[in-house]
Amino acid sequence: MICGKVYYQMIYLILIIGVIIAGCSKKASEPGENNGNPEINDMLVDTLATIETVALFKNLKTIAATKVLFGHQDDLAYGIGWVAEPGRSDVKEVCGDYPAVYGWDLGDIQNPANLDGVNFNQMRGWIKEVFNRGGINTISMHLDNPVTNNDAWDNTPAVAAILPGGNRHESYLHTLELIANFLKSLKTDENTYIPIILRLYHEHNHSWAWWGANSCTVEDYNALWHMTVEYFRDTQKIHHLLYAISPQEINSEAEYLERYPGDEYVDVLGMDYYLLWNLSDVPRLGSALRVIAVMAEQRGKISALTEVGIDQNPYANWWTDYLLASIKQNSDSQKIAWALVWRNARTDHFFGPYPGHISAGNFVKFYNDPLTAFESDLPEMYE
Ligand code: BMA
Repeated sequence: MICGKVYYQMIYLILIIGVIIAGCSKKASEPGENNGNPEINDMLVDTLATIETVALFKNLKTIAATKVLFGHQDDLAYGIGWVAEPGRSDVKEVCGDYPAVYGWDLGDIQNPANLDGVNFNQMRGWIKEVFNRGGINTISMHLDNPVTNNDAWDNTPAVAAILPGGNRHESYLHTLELIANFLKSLKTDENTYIPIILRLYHEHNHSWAWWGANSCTVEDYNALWHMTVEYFRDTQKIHHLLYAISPQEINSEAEYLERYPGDEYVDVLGMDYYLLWNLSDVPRLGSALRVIAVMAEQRGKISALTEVGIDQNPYANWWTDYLLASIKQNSDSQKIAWALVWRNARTDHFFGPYPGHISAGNFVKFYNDPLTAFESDLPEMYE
């Protein structure tokens, strides 16, 4: 009798092990649009986000507790005095390391190159290079006005016309399709989709853009955001995106939430900030960073200084005494995940450091500060 019982227990155990092994191999052998991630997450806008995308979100949250990552727009595409030279980066040439975060823009997606002359095929290559080195890619969209076809700065009202039922809805979906196709082409050689932090309709509390505060109602802005997320996530089944919102220069939570599509449509609470010209601006930026850091913490999200800088920086000590001082202003402000400075276009339009600029030595100090992190400081972000 006893022997028989042990025999049946062993059979039972073998069956259970078999079921577990079958379950595991099924996970690995069924790659789908979300890289085969069978897990439904309850923390992201996209509950079907790929394993790598979920990992990026979790790792950003973890690293934000102790570090602030440095980012730079178009860092690999061009700098002061050079364009598209393999391996080059003004940031690397100043401090010896690449940025941790790289910004790109899909404005003029209908053309071979974007609005700032960055060829989209080359951009795809750089995004892949960044991912392969363990860096992080974020993309903004300075899209042309869909009613007038002028650039993003033509703030002729257009949002109502591109919402469902509007007379430009179909043609706008075509633009979104071009963006979706580009996003879907961001894959490694092993067919892993490269996670992207997508920054939709940014600086929307200001008035320069056609999606800005003077050009559409709050309801229409939110409807545009919802439509765009649902188009990428549900219609195009793109599952390698984190969604970031970035109003400009806010002062309070109430101000932040004036135009806001809802927590279920946002993963990253960003802010763009260009008012850091005087030392008296430092505490103001510090308290604005506290606002977004606290809001993100309460919501289980990430906060970031998604754009920052002063054009043609005239201060030798800007990196430590203005930017770093703002980030270190209080115990919350330093919890933002990254700070990204805008592009180095020309000597009369630049935001990052470059060799020979008066702030280059100070940037090395900024680089060496224990709070800042560059690409070589990053742990594995996608596992
Ligand atoms: C602006 C400027 C423009 C550029 C745009 C999009 O702030 O840098 O020259 O076209 O961003 O990158």
